[in-house]
Amino acid sequence: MPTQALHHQFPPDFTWGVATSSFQIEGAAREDGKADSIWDVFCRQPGVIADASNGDVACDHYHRLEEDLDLIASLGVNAYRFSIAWARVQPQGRGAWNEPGLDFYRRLVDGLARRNIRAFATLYHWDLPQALQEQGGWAARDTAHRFVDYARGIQARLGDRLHAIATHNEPWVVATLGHEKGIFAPGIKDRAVAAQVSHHLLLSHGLAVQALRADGATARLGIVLNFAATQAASDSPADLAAARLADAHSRRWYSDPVFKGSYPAEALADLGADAPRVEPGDLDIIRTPIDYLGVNYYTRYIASATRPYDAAAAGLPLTDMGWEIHPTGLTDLLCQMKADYGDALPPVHITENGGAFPDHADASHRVDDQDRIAYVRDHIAAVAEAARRGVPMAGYFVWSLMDNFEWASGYAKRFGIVHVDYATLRRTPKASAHWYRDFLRQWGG
Ligand code: IFM
Repeated sequence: MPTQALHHQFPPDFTWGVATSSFQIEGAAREDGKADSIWDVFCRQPGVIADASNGDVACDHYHRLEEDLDLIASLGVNAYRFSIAWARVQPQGRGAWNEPGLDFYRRLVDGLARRNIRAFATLYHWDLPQALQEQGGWAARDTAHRFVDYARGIQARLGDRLHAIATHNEPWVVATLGHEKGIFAPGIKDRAVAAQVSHHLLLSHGLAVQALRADGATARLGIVLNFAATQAASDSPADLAAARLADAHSRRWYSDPVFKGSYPAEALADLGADAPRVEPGDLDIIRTPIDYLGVNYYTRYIASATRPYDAAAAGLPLTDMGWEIHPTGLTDLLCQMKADYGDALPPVHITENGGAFPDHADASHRVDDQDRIAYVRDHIAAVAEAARRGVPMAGYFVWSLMDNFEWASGYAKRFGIVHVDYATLRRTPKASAHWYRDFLRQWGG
């Protein structure tokens, strides 16, 4: 391992940021012409959100934009990753655009530009307009075409001020948690539907990249995929096969089509009759070259042929989500990506990494989150090690700028480096925010 201080291990053009998503922070769920998204509707179902909360107010970012932009700038980051709420800018998911909603994002990207912070926009971070869900949602191939129109409309209106555009955030989550396990919106439990949804998400990505390029994109175009570092519980052939299949269903199901133009054979065989319908030419569209890959990494997954993975029972260090803390898995995963895709792998940004911890705020809302500092520092070191081993690393974003709506967990799980007091909506930087700011000062850019 290098003995150089961590901040010296990154080049001057490295991207450093913090990340959020629209539904998790914006609030203003029914203001200025915004229509319902599938998450607005899902949250109304009793029992699906741990604390029965919703995104109506969230962090009230919609009304506190300037304050939050100043907060982002105070960290010394050179990039901010956010997502655009489709139902805010094109409420029905097709047709008319909503100017007040667009104005919010215009103010956001202009405010970032004024502060010299690069805008990394994600087009889809799970909040599909409910109107499109009622016409079949992602299970309908037509939704991929609606997404292309939406992407083109955003580029035409904001594209000149965007440094990077990601089509999707974590399509595995949309397909598997939203359509197979049913624990995320829209709450469907059907493996065949989930497989079809995954294909339509990937297809919409490829179609959008092609359309944005044809329209003269100046932003870098990419996709954000979430990966665990999958390892076998033992060297037994059965555990090794279990690990290979788990990796094929999660990581390679998304990265093979994007970089190789094929779905992994073992996952297709395992799906059998549930495999998606793929039309001729779809996979060529999906493998359209991209300018960068976003990787979201939180934990490792240990695959066993005989028993379910239980990190808690194994006594492994966990975050408040129950996810194992395993920084070296990030280096392993990134090296695996390089081994699998070689020169087809574009520059990689870690677009999300961070931890929920049981923060204890003092009377002044200060949080001394040494556990989060250790988590972030050790994962940044893992990124440096991957770069040293030849992976084209280009950026790192902490998840998240501030505590926010953690989907089915509601507001109980806090990922922020800035504490949010949900009673007053006051923001207070945690020790981790100070640590990140000091680290970036030392790096110097
Ligand atoms: O909060 C989420 C985010 O929306 C997507 N990636 C994982 C985070 C933590 O669960």
